[in-house]
Amino acid sequence: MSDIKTIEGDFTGGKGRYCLVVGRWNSFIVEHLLQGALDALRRHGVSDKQITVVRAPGAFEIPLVCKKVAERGDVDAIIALGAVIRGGTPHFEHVAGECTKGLAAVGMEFGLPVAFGVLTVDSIEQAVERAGTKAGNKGEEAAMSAIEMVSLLNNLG
Ligand code: INI
Repeated sequence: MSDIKTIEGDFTGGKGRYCLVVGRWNSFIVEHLLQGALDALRRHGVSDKQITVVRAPGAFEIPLVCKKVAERGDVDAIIALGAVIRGGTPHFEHVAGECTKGLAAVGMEFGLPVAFGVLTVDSIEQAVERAGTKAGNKGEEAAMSAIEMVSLLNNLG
């Protein structure tokens, strides 16, 4: 037996309140991320009353919307869902970069878990692979990380 003290989270949704901030761009993909995230939350004991969905125009706007949600102070974690698909879009890198930086900043400013469920891919095919087909579902992964973080932060006190 080791004497090392380990503090970790579990995957019991408990009473945590979760807000999913969902980009409308590439909705064909993003709706599957949303379904994956909702399914994961429900299967881990989170009731629909503990869940709020907020819609944002696109990935670029998601961080600001997350910031406003965090300011309200009524959720334990935010799950950001979107899809940035290169496919010839000139400002792809800008949108993806701003979204990533912005989400990390909101998490640090508010001490709130902000799970990153924004796909950044080169093609629609890659997006489909990560939205519930052969490479899993990024929305589900983000929801699992949010559940674990809510539990971990509780256990850290
Ligand atoms: N928004 C996305 O969510 N995904 C994209 O792939 C995307 N591309 O490629 O342009 C995208 N652009 C829109 C952006 O998020 C803003 O909504 C728009 O620029 C208005 O501010």
